[in-house]
Amino acid sequence: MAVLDQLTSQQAIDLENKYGAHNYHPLPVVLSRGEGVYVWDVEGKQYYDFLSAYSAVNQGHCHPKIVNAMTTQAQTLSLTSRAFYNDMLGKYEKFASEYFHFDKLLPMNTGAEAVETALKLCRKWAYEVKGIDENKAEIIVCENNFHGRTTTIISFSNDPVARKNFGPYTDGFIKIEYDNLQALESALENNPNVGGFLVEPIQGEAGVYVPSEGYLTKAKALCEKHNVLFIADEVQTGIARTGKLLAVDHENVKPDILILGKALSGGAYPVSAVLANDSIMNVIRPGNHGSTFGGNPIAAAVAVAALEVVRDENLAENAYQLGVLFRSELSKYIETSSIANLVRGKGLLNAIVINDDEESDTAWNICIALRDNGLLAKPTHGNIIRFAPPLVMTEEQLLDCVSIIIKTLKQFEA
Ligand code: IF1
Repeated sequence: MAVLDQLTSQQAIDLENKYGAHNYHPLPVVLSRGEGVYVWDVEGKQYYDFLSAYSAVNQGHCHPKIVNAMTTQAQTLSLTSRAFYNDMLGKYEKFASEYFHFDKLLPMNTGAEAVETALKLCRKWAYEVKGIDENKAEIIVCENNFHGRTTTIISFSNDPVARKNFGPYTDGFIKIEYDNLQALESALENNPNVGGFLVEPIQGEAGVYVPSEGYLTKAKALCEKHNVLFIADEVQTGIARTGKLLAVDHENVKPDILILGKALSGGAYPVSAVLANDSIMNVIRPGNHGSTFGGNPIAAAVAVAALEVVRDENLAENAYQLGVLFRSELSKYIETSSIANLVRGKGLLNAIVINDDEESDTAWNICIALRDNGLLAKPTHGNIIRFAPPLVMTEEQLLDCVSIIIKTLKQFEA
């Protein structure tokens, strides 16, 4: 048998089990093709994708414009490293900086790398501009955050599964309750060593937890008052997912440092970035930071195409409208449901909370039934199911999905 012969689903799962590290527990479905809002498994069954690779595939699977940009660039020049200039990076940096209204962009590859970059940028700013004593800078973060998997990032996670036995941990972080302005104010007050406040505008991994209206605006104002950088991790919430280009746009908040990833490439390629204005970004000097692949020509071409698609196809507006429809249709059903408690979210980043405890396997079983009914979603925290389809969905497709979800929930009603 040749290495890349067509496999059955079970064969593919067995191979991953035997030869892959067991760092995931995937839903048992083996995908081999995607187009727009659909994916297909190796047996040819079609599904609506309601995860979108954790909001990376906002523009839909294999968007022709993004694929074309990627393949054309791959055939021309793929990687130079940053030891030399390439003719794509500057064009991308200009385009993306203007698109998000910042002076400058620092290119990376994955979300976690971009978060690390933002933390380093914030610390350097804290020492060199704010004037904090060497090695004393602190960054405020929120409980139940998710910012990635590096040793520093998990140092300030409070998920024991992500953290335990990976110590010793990185110092310099203060953890406060999310959506709690009083906690932020106390952490800022009488502490001249705080350099930044790192926050997800909506907490994704925590279960699509939307903060109270006004939280981000007031948090930003508190940061300004104390000369502390407001750092928005929009890796998951950014690029039209929540019905605006950025989730902070719902409150017209402008972060000092913006972190993007995932849908910056439409899922075609690992592309992430940190954006900031000159007064902050200029603390980074040659040799301070970098990456072999960050800012490579393929990434640049792909990111420009991916952002053009978001703009040209009005994906933020579509996500906004479909999100309103999705939550209103599901809440109508949930009113009479004993298995689902509530639906929450913004735009097309939504979740339902299943009426069972976190240790139960009800949400998992519902996701298996959704799969059988042609829709793929994944539970988080045991009893929450996240719903995040590609933003290129039509209203007709969304209503079809709503009926699949309701039909499936009905199979589980007491
Ligand atoms: C996994 C969750 C989503 C993120 C935010 C940075 C990163 C992420 C706000 C790091 C990544 C992912 C990674 C994924 C699961 C996932 C996730 F369930 F954990 F919360 F999206 F919902 N900031 N989120 O959400 O980006 O380094 O992965 O590119 O399998 O760990 P990355």
